[in-house]
Amino acid sequence: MKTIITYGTFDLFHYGHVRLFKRLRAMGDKLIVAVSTDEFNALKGKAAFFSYLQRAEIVEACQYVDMVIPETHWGQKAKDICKYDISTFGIGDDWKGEFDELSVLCDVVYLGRTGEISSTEIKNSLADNGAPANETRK
Ligand code: C2G
Repeated sequence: MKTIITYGTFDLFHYGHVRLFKRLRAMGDKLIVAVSTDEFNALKGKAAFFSYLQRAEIVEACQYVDMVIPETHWGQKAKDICKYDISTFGIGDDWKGEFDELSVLCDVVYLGRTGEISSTEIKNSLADNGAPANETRK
């Protein structure tokens, strides 16, 4: 059984998140997603639109996700890797190099981010003029 794990806020769930999960899930038999709690987001300097419970519910509904756990602090990854017998830790390449120390415990992969979409861009676009993501904004 190859178990994969990833971590993130996953606010305003979008196709960039889905594509990350799809690629990670294809690497093994089970994908665990650690969703940042509201308290941890505050430490990350992030204010999510949806609460932890709402974001966890949405992520859990994704067909590529087998289990959701809370991410409460930066340092939990090593413990999680041992606790859940993780084969691969994966995350978007905006984090490239940040978690290389975990490679003593499991494979570490950085996957290309999906361009043109982010929770922040969605928020900004709706605040500006509400132009749908699929329209090139003037
Ligand atoms: N992502 C992506 N493509 C996008 C947007 C996001 O592949 N267009 C990926 C990011 O690279 C990350 C994951 O989706 O791997 C979640 O992104 P965020 O919700 O922004 O999470 P982040 O703030 O990066 O938190 O301990 C790790 C942190 O909790 C990661």
